[in-house]
Amino acid sequence: MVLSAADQAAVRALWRKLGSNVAIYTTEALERTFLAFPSTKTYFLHLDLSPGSTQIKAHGQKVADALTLAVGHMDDLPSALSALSDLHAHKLQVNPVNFKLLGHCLLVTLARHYPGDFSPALQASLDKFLSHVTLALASNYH
Ligand code: HNI
Repeated sequence: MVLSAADQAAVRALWRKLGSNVAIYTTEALERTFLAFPSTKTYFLHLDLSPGSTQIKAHGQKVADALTLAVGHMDDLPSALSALSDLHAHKLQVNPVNFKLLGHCLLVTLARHYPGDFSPALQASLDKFLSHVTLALASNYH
């Protein structure tokens, strides 16, 4: 299943608006995930998880770059994210249920920072995009 042209256009437009701030929001989304779903912290015990941690910021930047790559490859997410899927499946052994939790917290973060843009239609497009990212990240778990 591919994202519709309208979904893709909505996500691209939002991403253009986020500009160089994507990492600020992915970092906030990570902090929200650790607070709202504490079991997710078990994967990051080797990092400093205190609020404002530079390690979380650095990790937020990596997640942001991966999502920006995904925005550029919305027609072909499984191959664009294949190496990352391998990493999460085999090396990091992250249970894929956790991808949904981070996606949820990213939606909440963006809704809070862009209330005027966050129509039900944009929510739906963004939610579909994040579901496709999650599916792609989970595709090499076999
Ligand atoms: Ni994830 C590392 C992208 C969700 C646990 N993760 C990365 C890296 C990227 C990345 C990029 C850095 C790879 C590298 O160094 O080569 N992760 C993403 C994306 C999502 C995601 C795009 C979902 C949208 N990761 C999650 C979730 C968890 C998770 C939900 C666990 C709860 N990721 C990790 C861990 C690392 C990681 C653990 C290694 C961190 C480190 O620095 O040691």
